[in-house]
Parts: sequence; C-alpha cells; structure tokens
Amino acid sequence: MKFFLLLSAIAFCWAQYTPHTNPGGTSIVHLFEWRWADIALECERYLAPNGFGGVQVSPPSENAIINNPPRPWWERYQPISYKLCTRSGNEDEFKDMVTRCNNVGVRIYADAVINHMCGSGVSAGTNSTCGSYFNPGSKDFPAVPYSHWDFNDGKCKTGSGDIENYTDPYQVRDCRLVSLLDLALEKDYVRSKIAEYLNHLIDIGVAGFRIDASKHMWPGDVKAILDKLHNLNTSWFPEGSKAFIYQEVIDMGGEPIKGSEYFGNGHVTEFKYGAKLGTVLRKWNGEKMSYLKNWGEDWGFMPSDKAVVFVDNHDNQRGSGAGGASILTFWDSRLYKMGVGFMLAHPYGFTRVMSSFHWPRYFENGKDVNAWVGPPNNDGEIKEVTINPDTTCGNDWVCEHRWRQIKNMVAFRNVVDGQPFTNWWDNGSNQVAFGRGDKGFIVFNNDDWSLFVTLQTGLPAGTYCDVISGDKSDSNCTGIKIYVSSDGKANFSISNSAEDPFIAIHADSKL
Ligand code: AAO
Repeated sequence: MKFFLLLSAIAFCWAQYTPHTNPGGTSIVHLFEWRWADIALECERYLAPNGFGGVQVSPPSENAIINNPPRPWWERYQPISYKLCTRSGNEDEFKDMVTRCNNVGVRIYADAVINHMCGSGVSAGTNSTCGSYFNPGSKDFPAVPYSHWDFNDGKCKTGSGDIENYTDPYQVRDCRLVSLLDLALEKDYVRSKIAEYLNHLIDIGVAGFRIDASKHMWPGDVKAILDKLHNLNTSWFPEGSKAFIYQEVIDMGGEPIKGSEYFGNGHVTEFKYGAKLGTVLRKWNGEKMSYLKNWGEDWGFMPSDKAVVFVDNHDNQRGSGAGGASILTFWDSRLYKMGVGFMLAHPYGFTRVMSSFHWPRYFENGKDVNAWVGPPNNDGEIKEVTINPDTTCGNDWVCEHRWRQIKNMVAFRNVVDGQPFTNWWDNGSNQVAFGRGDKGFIVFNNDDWSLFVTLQTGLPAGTYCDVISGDKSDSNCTGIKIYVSSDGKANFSISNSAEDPFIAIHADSKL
C-alpha cells in the first residue's frame, strides 16, 4: 500500500500537470515580447531573488515579418518555420536564457504556435525573421518543410475557408482562424514535425508550453503530439519529468467547445476568471467583493487544479481574444493592483502575472485603433528593458511584475502555499478580508467609505509589515505596521482614498 502511494505520488509529480517550479516559486510571469537577453538578466537580477517560479516567453519560432501595419506584436503568431529565430533573439541567445534562468531556479515556458502557419494573404518571399522562404499561396514552407498536403483546407466546409461560426466545433478545428493556414494535425508527419520542434525546446531545457489556439485543435490531435515529447532535460529536472502543458482555450460558457475537453492533456486557461474579477472590482452588474466569499469553482470556473489564471493577458488587455471592457489592466492601475493582489492571495488556480509594454492607446468608436502596436523598438529592433534607479523599467516597458504591490504579493503566495482559505470577513459590500491558515492575511476596501475593523487574522502575535504600502527590510518596515495580539486579532483601518486600499501581511513580513 505504501509503495503504491509512493508510486502514485511520483506519477503525479512527473505528469504534465506539474509546473516544475521550485518550492517557493508558485507564480509565473509573462514577459511579453521581451528579448531573450533581457529575460536572462531578469531571471538573475530580479525574478529569482523575488520568488518568481517561471517565465512565459513569446513564441520563439521564426515568424513572418508584417510591414502593414509596421511590425505588429501579433506577427509572432504567424510561424514560417521552427527555427529559433525571432525579434527576441536567435537560438544561442535562447539557449543562454534557458540555461541562466534554470541555473537560478526560474523556469521557462514557451508559447507554442502549432495550430497554424502564417496568414493566407501574406506575400510570398523571404520576409521572415530568419530569412526563410515561404509561399502562403501554394502553402509551401520549405524550411520545415510543409507543403499543401499538410494543411486542412479540404476538411473545412465554410465558404471563406475561415472560421465563421464558433457554435460549430468542426469549423473551429478544421477551418482557418483569422485566415491563418491551418495545419492538418491528424497527419503523423505534421505531428512529428511539431513534436520535433517542441523536443528541441525541451532538450534545451524549457519546463513546458503554453499551447496557443488549443481550441482550434482537436484534443486528440494535441494528445498525439504530446505523446511524442521527450522528458525534460535532466540537467535541471528529475528523470521522467514531463513538460507542463497549459492550453489556451477561451471558454466563456457560450459555445459548444468546453475547456474541460482538454483536461486530459494538461491545464487550461480560465478566461472567466479575469472577466469576472474585473466586473466585481468595477462594481458592474450589481457585483460586490462580498460575493467573492465562494470565489472559484462555485463561480462556474473549472477545477482549480486544472486552471491557469490571470487578471489580463496579451490579447484581452488590448481588447482582443476574450477581451471585454471589464478586464483590468495596467491602464487602471489602482484597481489592477487590487485584482492581482486578490488573485495572488486566493488559493484558486495556477497564477500568471502579466508584464506589458506601453502603446499609444487610442479609441475610435470604442475600438483601440493602436492595439496592433508592437513592442518598444528602434526601426523594428526590440528595445532593451532598461532599469530605473527606483527599480521600475524604462524604454516604455511597464513591468507590472516589478510594481511593489505585485512583487510582494508574489512572495505572499509563496509563503501561504498549501494553506487553507480561512477567516473570511465581509461587510456585505466591498470590504472583505481573508486569511491563509496561520501564514497570511489580506484586507480590501473597495467601498466609497473608510474601513475601521478588528479582525481575526489567524496569525501568531506580533508586529507585521504591510507589504502593499511598503517593504520589510531587515527589522524595519517602510509601510503601515499591523499589530496582531495574542488572540490573533488586529485592527485595520483603510481609507477609501488610500493610494492602494488594501493591506497584506504574512509570516515573512513579521518584524
Ligand atoms: C492577424 C490579423 C488578422 C489576419 C491574420 C492573418 O489581425 O486580421 O487575418 O493576422 O494574416 C494574434 C492576433 C490576431 C492576429 C494573429 C496572427 O490576436 O489579430 O491576426 O495573432 O498574427 C480567438 C482564438 C484564440 C486567439 C484569439 C485572439 O480562439 O486562440 O482569437 N488567441 C491566440 C493568441 C493570439 C493570436 C492567436 C491565437 C493566433 O493569444 O495573440 O492572434 O495565433 C470568441 C471566441 C474566442 C476567439 C475570440 C476572438 O471570444 O470564443 O475563441 O478567440 O472570439 O475571435 C466575448 C465572448 C468570447 C468571444 C469574445 C470576442 O468575450 O465571451 O467567447 O467576446 O468576440
């Protein structure tokens, strides 16, 4: 019996459901469009020391260069080949990043674009990030190589060849997503080429993959590819470890395709999470924070152990994908920090923090006409992420993950990892609080009046530093101090006009 338990524990640890982050690294950050050289530095100088578990990197595969509009961020979702050669860097730089991040205990997850190649309307030629020739008209990608045999068009039944109706699962899987040439994933040849690409990344040392556009692939085809994958590189991972898989499926509940169809392959993105949290914090549709008492599966979300959660992602922060006006982003920084703080304090899901770049957001008829704008660049070359004396980023990189409130909540999540959700309190409106066992406690005031309350924190007696208004450094606290008495209770006061109307304390912020 003991042996069986041990075996099943090992099997669980080695399966594709484990992110392989080090203990004390429970969140990952999406360093959207960063150069590999900057990510390597960030792992060493910031992510490892601050308890980040890993990084989701932008697609590393060669892509079409789009000039109209000029170098949009989304060109990276139009692969030309599986050469590791993009605006973020070449193969050597990718390897250097993976090695250096792994060496300091920070994992790399690659965004894998395997559903399709470039758009059907892109001109043939060598205008690609590694100069590989391609011809979308004849469906020729000799650098893989793929030819017209390797695409789905014969199977698609729509007039345009594109997905026209999301209520038809056949269209969604067999037709082109926004005209992107759809690979025939039932073919063993195509599966093998994709597996070869992913195995190349695994051998270099990545810990897993975000599988882009998973909704547009049959779950069985994804599985057939995953079955061909190598185990992770034993320089950093235990023998027999499998890549962590999280599949991008937008399931808001209104379409026949369900995220749950993909659970057999790994985790799935939970897009309802950010949309709902935004609605609650904005107090739209009569929502209030007190309703968050049963946040999680009771809200119609997938099981926590399958969910990858985030407040915003690179699509919906600019109104695409499952974008909706409720999504909180760095543009609404005060509410955004509360949203990310809530996510990181709450036990539900595997958490991903977004790290963005600025763009000249400009709305015309409710639509952001600059949503296409690519990363900070000089004539197309991505700019370095510079670091200001106050630790924030320069060159138009937003670096939400370096905001004190967010950085400190990443640490909070590490400290409370495995602790139960406890000591919920609310005022029936938008003042709420909860704890994580005897390790952490957080209080929010999103009402239009101040909060003064004595609450049971569940924490041992002592003086704690609020990690939202400041930092603990040695035995000092640059923020508010909270005094927990021997019965576990503490007084909290949060003005509704506070810069950040929430307070968080945890075992490691005890003075
Ligand atoms: C670009 C151009 C296109 C051009 C194409 C080819 O913009 O005009 O035709 O090149 O030349 C990114 C960009 C695309 C870009 C593409 C390739 O976002 O604009 O196209 O690169 O360069 C669907 C997919 C989902 C996808 C999302 C954007 O299901 O997989 O669209 N996300 C990923 C990436 C994304 C990337 C791709 C996939 C492609 O994260 O960055 O595209 O590799 C409904 C469906 C969703 C669907 C959305 C949007 O959502 O449910 O599945 O997402 O529609 O079409 C409410 C509903 C929600 C609904 C939503 C929007 O929220 O609750 O269900 O409204 O209507």
